[in-house]
Amino acid sequence: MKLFRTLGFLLLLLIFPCIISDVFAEPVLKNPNYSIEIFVDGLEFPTTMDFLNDGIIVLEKNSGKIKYIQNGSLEKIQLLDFNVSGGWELGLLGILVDENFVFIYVTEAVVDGGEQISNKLYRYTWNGTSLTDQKIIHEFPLSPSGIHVGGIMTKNLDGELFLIIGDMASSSHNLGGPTQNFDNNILRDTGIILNVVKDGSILKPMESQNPIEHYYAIGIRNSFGISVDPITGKIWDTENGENTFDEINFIEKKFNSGWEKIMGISVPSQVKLLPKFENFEYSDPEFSWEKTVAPTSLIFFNSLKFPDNKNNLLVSDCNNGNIYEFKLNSERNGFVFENIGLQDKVFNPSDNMVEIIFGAGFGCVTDLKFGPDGILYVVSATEGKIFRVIPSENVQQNKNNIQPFVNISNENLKFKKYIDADIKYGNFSNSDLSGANFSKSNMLNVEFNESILKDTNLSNSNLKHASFKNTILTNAILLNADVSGAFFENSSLENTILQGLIGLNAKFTNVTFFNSNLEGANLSRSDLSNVDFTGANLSNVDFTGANLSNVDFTGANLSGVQYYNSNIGVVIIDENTIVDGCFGPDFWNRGMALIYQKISQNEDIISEIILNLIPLFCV
Ligand SMILES: [Ca+2]
Ligand SMILES: [Ca+2]
Ligand SMILES: [Ca+2]
Repeated sequence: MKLFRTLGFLLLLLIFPCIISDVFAEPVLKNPNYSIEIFVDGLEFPTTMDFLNDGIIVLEKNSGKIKYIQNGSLEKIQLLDFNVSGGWELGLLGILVDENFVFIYVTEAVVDGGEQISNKLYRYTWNGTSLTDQKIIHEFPLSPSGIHVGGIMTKNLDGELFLIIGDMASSSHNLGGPTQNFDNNILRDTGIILNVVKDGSILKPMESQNPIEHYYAIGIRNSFGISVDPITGKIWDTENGENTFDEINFIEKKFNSGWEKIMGISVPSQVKLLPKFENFEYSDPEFSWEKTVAPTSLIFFNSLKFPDNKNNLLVSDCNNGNIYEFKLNSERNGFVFENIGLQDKVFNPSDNMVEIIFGAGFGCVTDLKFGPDGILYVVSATEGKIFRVIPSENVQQNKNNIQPFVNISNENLKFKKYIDADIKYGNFSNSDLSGANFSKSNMLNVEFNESILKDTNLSNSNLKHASFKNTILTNAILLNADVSGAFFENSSLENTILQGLIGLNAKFTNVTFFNSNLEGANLSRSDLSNVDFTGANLSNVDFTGANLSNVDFTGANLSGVQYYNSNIGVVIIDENTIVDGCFGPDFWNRGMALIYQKISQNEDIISEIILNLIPLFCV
């Protein structure tokens, strides 16, 4: 995804705030012991920041202004004002403070908003009040399309500086070379992690005597995040995929990220096809998102104020306003996950996100930094703000006054009332919530795994992406609730009231809906494999695009049901199943339908009945 291009898209969506209410909500954190405050407001599309002296230095992408905010005063002092080409992914992009030096990466123009004339890394000297002694350190090729220009920097434990440069969309202008995994001699300083020569003695590494010695890594597509592990000293990056497979990478020296032959986790045949270039070695990402989120900054918890998170890594995104948290393995070269869906190191759209969520609602986050004060600073380009995440010590958790991200698993909460409550990202796993009332509540991403929700009222609630694995929902009321993207694996929904339920893309595998009422529910594109609908009222249910393999419709009411584009594997009906005349052509057009009449528990007898039954269903 092209990070800054998405801005136009996001603004378009602002016209329809209902669609993206989750993205533009107030920022929230999963851990109730941490709080958020707005530290700086009124910035114009800020990109990156760093700490200087006792203040913060922050860049504005399209105005070309560098602002300084001194500790204790939110008054902004303007240090520099570049003329920048601020279109697409161009402009004032990267900053790193190294002792008294300040390194700045910028795409310049003759006037603000004009044609790009150069991509440069500058070095300034901080004299206590201003940035002086401008020196050009490196100069880079222009990106003809104005995208994938990079500019984020980091410093390792030996004091070496590294700058990440995207592929500048080189191949679309026939300029793709070995650093994009093309087998030719077009060597340009693109798609690389550059070991910065701090004194400016090598202006263009690609024209130097030995360009390769300056390249720490190649095969980078487009990046807005590079960071050094404070324990191991190793470099990590984030990379943006085109439409699929964003990446988080652990990077050894001479790493080849694979672009533009590979994005995301490779298959062996792809790796074999990579041309051999010097001693660069391909390796797979440590994590990827199947559907792009536009990951941006990544930062290690290098703060005594967050002892519980010390082995974790944070990654922000631009598309969803999320900050993700990943737990490092003991070697700190990969991650560990509890959730089985994440153990393949890929976040697929059907996976549950709760385990890796740190916070949400931050807008397009462009930088994360831990300050000298141990506090987490979050730069949001679209909000024009710098937020601070502060651990609030000795917070008293009041269970009757539930805040977002509550964690009250293993509790007995029978008959509690949470009507109209905002309890998104809450954790109610392993709890007995029989008879509780959650109607009209916002329970986005809430977890009810292994819980008892007998007679619980969840009517008109927002349960998008909620998790109900192995949950007992007997006699529960989910009238008009929205469970889109939710997980109900192995749960029991017997005698449950589900009229008007919205359940798009939800996962109901191995669920029992015995005698439940789902009249008018919309279960489009949901996975309903191995579901038992015995005796259920399914009249006018929308199963468009759903997976209905191995479903038992014994005695169910299927009148007016829509099956368009659904995958119907083996389904069971009996003489009491109400099918409204016939299933209709859509039912059979999927080509895989086999209907078994259930007249016996004996599997052999069931299969003998099939052929006789087919004419009943309009074929
Ligand atoms: Ca300017
Ligand atoms: Ca890669
Ligand atoms: Ca997965």
